[in-house]
Amino acid sequence: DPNNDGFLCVTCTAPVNIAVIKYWGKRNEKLILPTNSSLSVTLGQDELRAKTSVAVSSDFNEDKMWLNGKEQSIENPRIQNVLKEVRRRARKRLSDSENEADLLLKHVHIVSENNFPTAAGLASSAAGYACLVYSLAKLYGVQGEISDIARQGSGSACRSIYGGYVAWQKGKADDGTDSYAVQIAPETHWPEMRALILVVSDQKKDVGSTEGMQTTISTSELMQQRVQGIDKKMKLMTQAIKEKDFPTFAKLTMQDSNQFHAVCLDTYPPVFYMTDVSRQIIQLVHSINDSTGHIKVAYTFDAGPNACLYLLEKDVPLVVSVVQHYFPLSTMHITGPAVSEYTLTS
Ligand code: 2P0
Repeated sequence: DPNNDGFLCVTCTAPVNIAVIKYWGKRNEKLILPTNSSLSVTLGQDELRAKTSVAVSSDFNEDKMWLNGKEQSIENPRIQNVLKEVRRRARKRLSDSENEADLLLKHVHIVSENNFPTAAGLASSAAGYACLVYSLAKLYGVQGEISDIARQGSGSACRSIYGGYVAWQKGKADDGTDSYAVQIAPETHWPEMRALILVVSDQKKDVGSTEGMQTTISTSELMQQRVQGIDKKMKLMTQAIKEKDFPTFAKLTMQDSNQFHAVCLDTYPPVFYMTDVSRQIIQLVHSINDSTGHIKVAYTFDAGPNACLYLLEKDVPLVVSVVQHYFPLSTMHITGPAVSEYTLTS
């Protein structure tokens, strides 16, 4: 009832981010501290985003949450972790003002929806938790760094707090205070950059990321080698982005995706996220690059078979027509780097 004086509601949207240097593996499961740093591009709002409304009212008797129209258990430990942390920070800030502290006594209702398939390896948890934490922070007036709270919902979510090109610094501290996201360059920095998401399957993945990376950490020797090379790759990738050096950006992106999936194969029992169609897309991208003599397009695959192709605006017509020719049944979303946004509705 929006006419109720005690009703306050905030609605936010947050886009997905697709990593070009992948996060895979935790050194602390509870705090979600990663084994290695990672770097991603936050994509456009219209195509792939989560939208979350959070509301408090004196009429609510308990905290509740709905995802894509279905009620979910609010007891989910990750939801509880972010809710507790936002309220803890709010309590610190609000302690002087009794009126505002009243806000913390009220229960919260959370309503979230994605405009794309959930848990199909399209970073739905990243957008979802970034959006939840952003909305809660606005509702409770929490200021300052919040990507470390989003991280406690889902690791990759910390990167969707910022737009453009974003690094998640793994940090060294045991308490996670130095493990948060940093914007490398804003969305306006490289206006020609485009991402083409090729949805080849909207099925939920068999092995979730959380479980898959645990098995990798306990079984893969190749993972140790990967970890040793990451800091150098982070530096080279950051430099390529700053200098808008597309061929270097693209090559590093493809190599990191391939190494991540090699590590999945080296996991015992192995984890397969790519399918035959994914591998056909890889071959197609290399054919386009080889036939033109330039690296015009890069692929990257997350914990699922769907491809994200990075390319420059001028090459979109060529790449789209080739992809449509070979994969006429796939769904394509074309977007570019974007900002995270919020709107205060009431
Ligand atoms: C990434 N992925 O950097 C990598 C690439 C999947 C492959 O982050 O356990 O859903 O919630 O921290 O964030 C997927 O992992 O895992 C992921 P949790 P998350 O985007």
